[in-house]
Amino acid sequence: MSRAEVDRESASTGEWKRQGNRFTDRISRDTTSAPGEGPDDQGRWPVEPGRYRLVVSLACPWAHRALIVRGLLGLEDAISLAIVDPIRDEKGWRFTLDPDDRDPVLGISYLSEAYLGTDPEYAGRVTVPAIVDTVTGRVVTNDFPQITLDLSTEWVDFHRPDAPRLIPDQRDEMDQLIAEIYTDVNNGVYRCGFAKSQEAYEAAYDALFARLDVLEQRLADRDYLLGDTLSEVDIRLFTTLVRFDAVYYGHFKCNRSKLTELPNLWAYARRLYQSPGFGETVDFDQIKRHYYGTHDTINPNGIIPKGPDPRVWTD
Ligand SMILES: N[C@@H](CCC(=O)N[C@@H](CS)C(=O)NCC(=O)O)C(=O)O
Repeated sequence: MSRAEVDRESASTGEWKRQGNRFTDRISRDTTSAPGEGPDDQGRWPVEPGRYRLVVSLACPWAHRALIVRGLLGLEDAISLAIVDPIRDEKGWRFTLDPDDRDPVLGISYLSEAYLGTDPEYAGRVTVPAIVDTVTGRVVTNDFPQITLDLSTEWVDFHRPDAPRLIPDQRDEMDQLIAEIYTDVNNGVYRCGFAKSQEAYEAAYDALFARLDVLEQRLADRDYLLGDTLSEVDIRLFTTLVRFDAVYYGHFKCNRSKLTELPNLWAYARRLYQSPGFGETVDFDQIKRHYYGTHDTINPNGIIPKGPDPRVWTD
């Protein structure tokens, strides 16, 4: 994130406010479009295995959610995956991990080509995760909170037989938790890191640790946030927790406590890390190179810390 981008998304109080999601079409079982067609008049695209490509950065917590959910639900064959280089250049996310620096399915070198091909006037940040239609090359959605929910509800015919039910009956309770965790934790760490005034930073910091303290208590007598079974909100919390000590504690100045100093949250995050579908999606090298190497407003020399030792997650 450049200085200009931080400035553009900052309020006069110094508080950082995330840009909205530009592409909010949905892949839906309820579309009136036939297979192979584009969206209907409500922006709903047909569910078609093999048609869409999920573009992620392994560094990004919002994209990481989609990667975990896709794997847990067994959608690897239904929705293909593109992984961008964790280091963006001045044209943004690039496919430099692929042969000839080009995504082999979409045939593009930069994700911005898909964004601008869909909306030539687009002037915001080009973000992951995004789902791109391989038939037209258009971006269907970069609406990260909706993407994972739709993998659960709209792609159900293509789930693996033993797929977890990530959207539970306690939907209202989950949505409430999702909202609190988004504001104070998932986005809260960014509000600490990108704050441009002391007051804005301290407000974000206080809200972050107040919420983590509540979650620490909540996990005293349960394995998952909603009780005995894994749900979407656990995945949303996990992708922030797994980055906490490696990045947010130092880089974003979230340094009241390390995750490893919050016993229930640490045990919970570590248990998830060691569950199938979680740890193998975590790439600490790409995570650290992305944050420390590309936020030159807060780490101008781009030095990447050597620690912490990732073996604490497994040994
Ligand atoms: N779509 C959301 C969230 C996704 C997001 O922020 N992704 C980050 C990576 S973690 C990104 O793609 N950033 C690109 C940039 O800052 O230019 C947004 O616009 O803020």
